[in-house]
Amino acid sequence: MSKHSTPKDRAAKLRDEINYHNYRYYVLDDPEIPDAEYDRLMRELQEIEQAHSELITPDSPTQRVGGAPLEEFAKVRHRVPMLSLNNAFSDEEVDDFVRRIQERMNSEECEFTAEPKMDGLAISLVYEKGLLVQGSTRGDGTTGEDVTQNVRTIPSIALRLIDQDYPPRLEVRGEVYMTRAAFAALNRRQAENDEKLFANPRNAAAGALRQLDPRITAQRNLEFVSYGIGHVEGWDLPATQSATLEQLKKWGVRISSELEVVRGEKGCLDYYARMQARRDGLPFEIDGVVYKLNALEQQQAMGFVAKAPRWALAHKFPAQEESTRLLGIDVQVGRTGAITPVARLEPVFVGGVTVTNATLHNQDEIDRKDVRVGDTVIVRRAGDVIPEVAGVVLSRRPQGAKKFHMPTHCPVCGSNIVREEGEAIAYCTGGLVCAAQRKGAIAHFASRRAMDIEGLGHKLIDQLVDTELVHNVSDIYALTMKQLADLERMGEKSAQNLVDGIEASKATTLPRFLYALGIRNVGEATALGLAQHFGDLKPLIHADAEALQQVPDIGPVVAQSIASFFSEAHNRKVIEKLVSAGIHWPEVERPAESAIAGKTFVITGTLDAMSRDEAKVKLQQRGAKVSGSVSKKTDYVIVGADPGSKADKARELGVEILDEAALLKLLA
Ligand code: 9MJ
Repeated sequence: MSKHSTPKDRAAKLRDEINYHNYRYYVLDDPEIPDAEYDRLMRELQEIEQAHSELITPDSPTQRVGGAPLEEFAKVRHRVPMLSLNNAFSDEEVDDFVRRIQERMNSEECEFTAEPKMDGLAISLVYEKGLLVQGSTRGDGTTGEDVTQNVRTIPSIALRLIDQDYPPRLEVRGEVYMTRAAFAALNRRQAENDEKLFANPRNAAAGALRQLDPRITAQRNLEFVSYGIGHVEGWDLPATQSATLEQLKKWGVRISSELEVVRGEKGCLDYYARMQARRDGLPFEIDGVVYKLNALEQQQAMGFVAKAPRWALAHKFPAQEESTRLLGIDVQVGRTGAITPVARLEPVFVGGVTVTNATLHNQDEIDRKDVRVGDTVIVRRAGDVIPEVAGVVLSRRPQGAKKFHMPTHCPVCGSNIVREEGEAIAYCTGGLVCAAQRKGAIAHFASRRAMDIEGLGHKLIDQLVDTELVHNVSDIYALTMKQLADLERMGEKSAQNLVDGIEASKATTLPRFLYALGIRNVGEATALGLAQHFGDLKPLIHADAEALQQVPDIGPVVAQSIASFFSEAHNRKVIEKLVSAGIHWPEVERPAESAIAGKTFVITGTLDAMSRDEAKVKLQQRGAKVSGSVSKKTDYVIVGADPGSKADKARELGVEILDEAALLKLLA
């Protein structure tokens, strides 16, 4: 503490400073100081408050989790009702909405705000003299529940507004939600503790917000974004919705970084298309976009019908969840022998396609969700991931719904199925005896990111294995035109194309080849690490587990998988045959001292060659840091397709921007 300030002054100064840095971090997405320094400020404040408890104030950033668990939530009556939004599911409905407004306003093209429709829970926050005094749920729109002590735990909600010109009483409205990452982490913890899994981030957020003990809410990593205001006193509202939101932002209220002002129907539909393209790449789930007439005067003229404003519209994406009946459960055998229970479903249209199968992951998940054959289940298809059974509608369980038990023998080869103590996954012990495992291994070998054999798909692999033309991957390179042309649904031309594809695959890279071998626990990143560390195949084949652990990020388990793979005479023989068939790769360049070690990267937008997570891992393997937000300390921003506001931020700050090609070059 400085010699000249009293503990009281210093505490007040620290609170202001921390409040300001929260604002930089959560609202502006532009932190000014490193986390370590922020932590030091927090610690100093905590120490002062510990020594002088009379100095603790309700808006102190140390006081987010306070108070004892409640018995129940008190009721809160909303001064201005919290309305719902009318929904549109088609362009025609958007056309109706826009046309009706423009006719009434006598305008060719009205302005609308457009923002993502967050899939969370609506919440009302009341600030009095800048201090957060109440948080409540929407409830039925008229009366909600007082969840003040829970919303206080949400770091992106300001406990005190900043600046000084805020109105004496301000009600902020917005959405509380959980990011995909927080949701995944929560379900992982739930599974570890044998507790119930949440079906989706929205349910998880609702559960977290309705905890009577705020300490639990605090652990759930909720977030908040505002989309408007409710009751206000002592403030002349700006002329538009967008200016209102911008003003909230200046006061320290987080608003959507995707907020835009668009014109007319075309502007709305363009925004919808852009958000839909980016939907799966966003860190949170959205179920559509929301348009609001921008001019408040025009909003007033349009007024309300029943429970929704005529000046706003939720334009929904196709649902990612539907319910349907579970007809049966089969098991599928993967290339590693992993047995996956698969739900056979009454066909259901979800996420834009008809789904008849969905994964049930493993026996533990089935038990935790208590899924039984005959149940009505919730099927979820988010983005490109495999559809899954997310939960059961228990109230619709028919009598005699049957529990699932893992078979004891592989349905394909009849070998024993075993599940190791402490493992979630059961495996077929058949190894290469099992046709399903062989087929899976061949499909993996031929896949795009491995040997990339064009024209060698699942149906063809089934035939090649079933007719015993191919036993293992090395047999692919002995296939003749004649053998291929004799197969079902295979003409001269496709046979020739496949022969060409097989020939072309011979020129590869060592990391691709290693990945293609399908060694358990060796993904692309590990394959790359192995290639760079050993430089060539020979030294790798002869490396023992200890030598393998010298490779960055390879621990004892992975080292053991690799060593056992290469110690099998059978595997070495296949590799020999592949190499004699002509598979070759250029010399592996070992990164001398990685040029990007120690540099900080931010990745935004959709990449072609890999997901953002994969890119992150690859950068980290080269000693780089990957951060979630752009600041002056960022060295490079990688910009993929449809980048978010981070690209703009980078330009603003003069941070170097790289496209995907430049990233790949850095990684090569
Ligand atoms: C969501 N869920 O993102 C509204 N919302 O406005 C947005 N919800 C809303 N606006 C008035 N962006 C009532 C609800």
